[in-house]
Amino acid sequence: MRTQVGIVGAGPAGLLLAHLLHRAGIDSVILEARSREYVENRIRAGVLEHTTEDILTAAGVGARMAAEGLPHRGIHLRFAGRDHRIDFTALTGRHVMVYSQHKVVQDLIAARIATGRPILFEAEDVAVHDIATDRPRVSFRHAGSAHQLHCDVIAGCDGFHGVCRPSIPAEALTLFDRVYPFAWLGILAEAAPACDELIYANHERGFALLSMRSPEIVRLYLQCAPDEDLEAWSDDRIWSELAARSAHEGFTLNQGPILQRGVTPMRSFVAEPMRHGRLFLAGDSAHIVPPTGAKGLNLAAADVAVLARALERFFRDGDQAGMDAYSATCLDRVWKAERFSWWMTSTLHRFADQSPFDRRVQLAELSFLAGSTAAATALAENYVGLPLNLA
Ligand code: FAS
Ligand code: PHB
Repeated sequence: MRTQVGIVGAGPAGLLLAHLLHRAGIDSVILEARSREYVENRIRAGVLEHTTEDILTAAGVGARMAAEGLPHRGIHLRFAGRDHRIDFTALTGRHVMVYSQHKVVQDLIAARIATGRPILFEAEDVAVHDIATDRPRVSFRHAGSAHQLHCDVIAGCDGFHGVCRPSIPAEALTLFDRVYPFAWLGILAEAAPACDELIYANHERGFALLSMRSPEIVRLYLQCAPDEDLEAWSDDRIWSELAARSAHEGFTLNQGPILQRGVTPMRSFVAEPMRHGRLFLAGDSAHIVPPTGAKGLNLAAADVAVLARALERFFRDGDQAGMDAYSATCLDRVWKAERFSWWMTSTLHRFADQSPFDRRVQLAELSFLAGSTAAATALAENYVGLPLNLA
């Protein structure tokens, strides 16, 4: 098999990259380890930056997002008995779009299939080779046969646990890692959101986040131990804890059947550089953020917007300048999102080793946010999405 760009992974990064390349007349093959059914129904992120919404709309895959997505003009912060709204639109003129990641994946897979170009699900034993040469290749098994995919470029869009980043020689990579001393217990439930915007709560008992997927489905999280035993959490205990942590005068948390539950670990991670030879890492294969800032999916989209532009210059003009600048361009924005996600996580969660002084400083940070237009604007600018550098 031969193509211009071999893409490993059919998550948001791989699928959006393939779509952007196709629109530029560049051929690709997508290799995905899991089934179509699995990737199309994997519940993960829920908030798209305005920046990501613009990328999807401009790429012609935003129709269902526009029809079913929920534009949100702000969020609520709850702390010390207070509820303070950060008004994104008043502060930045922009908003975010609540639209589930699994729907973005479904939309992009449908667009891929409409092109007639290859997307191979349930690919096995995927491995990348000769990435330091200008003739890289991907070996894999599919439907019982062994294959070699010869390409000019490989995009490693295979997430944190993929094979692409580990294929880069260890001495060529610098890894940055922080693991947080807590996780999120998340549920998907059939209930109407009790507020029309997201609520982030810093409570004495711990963090809680009240998000949503539609007017009928809520996505709720509570801080828990990193090794939390999900079996120890009955439905009643989950609802009771969420209600306690999000309590506010005149507020009632709506309850309903829990459709899904799980524990998501929290870490910050960056691999530098995001390129080795003709292998380019994008999305979670290169970086991970704690979901508090709703950045994971959005960083993946930003990476591939930059990569698609760079590859277009290469295949059209033989100009490698964009490829050479790819890693530095992405990492500038990645680190700003890492900082924001770390700051949101540090400001909103309870830490077991927090001293009384630390606790007061944390509450002062939130109180300053509630009283300072400058501080609220800084949060809003980061949350709706920092500008993309597509030069
Ligand atoms: P992905 O992990 O989405 O996709 C990588 C793809 O590569 C997968 O389909 C995988 O099957 C495939 N793959 C892996 N190894 C392969 C191999 N060897 N060969 C072929 N294919 C291979 N972000 C938020 O902003 N908010 C959230 O609430 C949130 N919740 C999350 C919950 C969980 C449980 C997880 C794991 C992540 C969550 N994230 C959240 C982050 C998430 O949304 C990611 O940022 C986003 O999926 C990144 O997209 P990709 O880089 O495409 O990676
Ligand atoms: C979600 O809806 O899944 C969500 C929203 C905001 C976050 C994290 C997750 O910060």
